[in-house]
Amino acid sequence: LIPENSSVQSTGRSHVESKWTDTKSYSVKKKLQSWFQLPDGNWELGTILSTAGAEVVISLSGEKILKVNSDDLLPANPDILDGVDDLMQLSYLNEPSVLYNLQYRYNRDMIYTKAGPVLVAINPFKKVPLYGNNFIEAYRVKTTDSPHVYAITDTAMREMIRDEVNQSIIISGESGAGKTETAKIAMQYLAALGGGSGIEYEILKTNPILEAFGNAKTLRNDNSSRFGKLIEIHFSETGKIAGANIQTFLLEKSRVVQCTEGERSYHIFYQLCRGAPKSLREKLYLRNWDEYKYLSQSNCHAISGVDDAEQFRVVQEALDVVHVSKTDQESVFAMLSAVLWLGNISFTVLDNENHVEPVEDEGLVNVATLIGCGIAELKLALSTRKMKVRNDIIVQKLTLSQAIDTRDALAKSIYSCLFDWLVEQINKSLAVGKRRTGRSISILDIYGFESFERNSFEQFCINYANERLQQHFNRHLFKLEQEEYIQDGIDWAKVDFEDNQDCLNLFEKKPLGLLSLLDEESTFPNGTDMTFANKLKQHLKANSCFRGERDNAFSVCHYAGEVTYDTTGFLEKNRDLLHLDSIQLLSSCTCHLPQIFASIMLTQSEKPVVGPLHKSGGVESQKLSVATKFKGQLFQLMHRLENTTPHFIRCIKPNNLQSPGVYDQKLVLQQLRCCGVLEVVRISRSGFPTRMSHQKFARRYGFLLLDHVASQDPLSVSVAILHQFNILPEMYQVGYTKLFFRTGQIGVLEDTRNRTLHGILRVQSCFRGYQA
Ligand code: AOV
Ligand code: MG
Repeated sequence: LIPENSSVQSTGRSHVESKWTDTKSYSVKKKLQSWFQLPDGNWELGTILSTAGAEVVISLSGEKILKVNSDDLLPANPDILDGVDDLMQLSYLNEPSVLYNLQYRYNRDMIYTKAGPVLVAINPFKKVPLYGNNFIEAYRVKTTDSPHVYAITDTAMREMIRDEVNQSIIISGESGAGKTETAKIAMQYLAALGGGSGIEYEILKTNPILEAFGNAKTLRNDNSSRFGKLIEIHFSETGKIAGANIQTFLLEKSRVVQCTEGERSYHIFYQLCRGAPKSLREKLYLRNWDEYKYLSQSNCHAISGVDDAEQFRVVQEALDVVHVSKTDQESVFAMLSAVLWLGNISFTVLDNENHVEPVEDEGLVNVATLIGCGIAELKLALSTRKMKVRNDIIVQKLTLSQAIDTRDALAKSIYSCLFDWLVEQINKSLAVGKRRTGRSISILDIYGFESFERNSFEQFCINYANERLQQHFNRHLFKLEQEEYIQDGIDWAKVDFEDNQDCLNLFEKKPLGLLSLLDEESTFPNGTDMTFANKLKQHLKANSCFRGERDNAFSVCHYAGEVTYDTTGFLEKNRDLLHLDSIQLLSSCTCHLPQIFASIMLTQSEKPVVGPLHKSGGVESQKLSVATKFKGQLFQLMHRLENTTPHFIRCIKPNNLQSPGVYDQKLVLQQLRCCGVLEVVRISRSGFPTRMSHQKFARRYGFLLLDHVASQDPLSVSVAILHQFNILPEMYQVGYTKLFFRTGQIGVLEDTRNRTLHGILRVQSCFRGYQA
């Protein structure tokens, strides 16, 4: 066998069709095990029976014998490499071998596999016996080293302490791939290792709360996160948890007022309707879920295996733990009830111009009572709009569709303010306070890449965020890596990777990028979803990541696949206006949690401009558009992450059925390709992932030297150490400023150092004991 070539060819933009080019680098021989691709695209293992030129006879399972071309075969690894726990150990790194290795492990509930520095996690869609105290302990004392979220979290913890640098655990993957579960597993490990003060318990309890208010059942995932989250856990100098802070990103508000057939609104609504005790139901005018229009519109109200009533108790308990008082909890539930009743408010048409007035029924009365305003005021806010015409304020009546939009905008605002308020309460409870803090570990769990039949503004934002995150991944695993080799003058074979910079440019370029054009159209009085779509087609048609589609649609070639967006609703959702009348209503209401609406007042004063934002010419509070604000948040997030040492976890969804035991090769392969897992393995195998400056290396290991070194300069000391430990020349390279090591090499040195240090400590303590 001729070993494979270590250089990789560029795969170009059409990565989905790309194939590894290992074929050329091995010679086909009799009895050899090979992969053969069946017409359905799946790979099957076969044994070569005979060869004649390029023609090969191969026997596949089920006594199938085929005559094939040797170009259609890829080499399989020897049996001894079945199920290796790091893909780096494979002799042949090709797609079928990687797929097979992951499947081999998946079938044995070994859902975690290393791909060089990256942890690959395949969603088991069932309980797997890999978690809990015994496992945590095993990873802590290192009696096991099989790949695990615990292991990567342990590494983050150790590096935080060793290097005194903040760490981040960055979890990515498509919707339903297991990011949120993985984030919780990582938090569990940190809580176990850094616990003691009790604050770890509070940190864990933030999960049921945020999931209740920010997760919902979608067609992809029964518990889909509809917001992004970064939790930063602070540690004291002794490695104990000192506090934490949660930052959230762009909650999908539209779900509160509308959701697709087969999906649900936020879990908390169903939990409240099903779990609230009788006294609360009466006090808050609660009904069954099916009596609320917002909840009954999607024909989906239950999730198999989930008991909403029981979850309600879990959430209440969690709220207790993070110090939200019972009174405040009741106010929170009152706001939820108000949101539900808002959806039931209907309108009567008054004249032939379609002007309307809200029907004064139980819905209207309940909303007014719950938020603490007069019925007349609420009616007015829902059916009229004040406008400034020169120096006069005139009152305009709303049409039916305007009134419905106003009502829904009010419901969305109340809900998102409530969400922000909750996060703020949680942060107060987790605050680091005066306790001295050393370093932190941040865990990032955002919404995964989404592609539905119909994709709207929400998917547009979600996928943009994933594109940014992919760039961060690329930067750390490919760009920075290669730049560093070049800078330090290291010999090394370049690995090409799928750069998504073009796609990011499509979004971010000014003035002709998706976001700029969206903002521009959003401020035009006559802008519509149609004119927006046309504008994109006009300006972006030359961009290779963009495709204009018929009518109100356009497509973007994302790193994870092409998605077609329908621009209907884009402008409205991007403006996210709340009319002054609604703002005034909320600021005057006397509900028990007026602070909830503080953020609405804040946005109003953010940039107090009255602009011709809306074709109706109403008085608006101008604020940053949703897309611009989101972009700003993402930039800030990336900036924060840049200052940490990243640890990457890639979650993979093995099937679209959310079922255990089903491994869909094509689906897995597509995800592996998108996130460049094979390239990461290549770069790690051919590269030198561990590096240390000459000074640091000499300082850290210099005391282990047995012989005296003539020159004390760091480079000479370093070289002497390398020699003493017999580190093979191909295992390291000496750069201008740093030493570069292949994977695993520094481990031997670290172990010796630890043993020696412990030895010294033991001798010292013995000595003290002897003296005493
Ligand atoms: P996501 O966070 O990646 O999707 P989740 O973490 O919510 O996906 O996982 C989806 C579901 O898969 C969970 O509700 C579990 O049922 C199951 N699951 C995932 N990981 C595990 C595990 N380690 N063990 C057992 N079951 C698991 V989204 O939030 O939609 O992008 O926006
Ligand atoms: Mg999630």
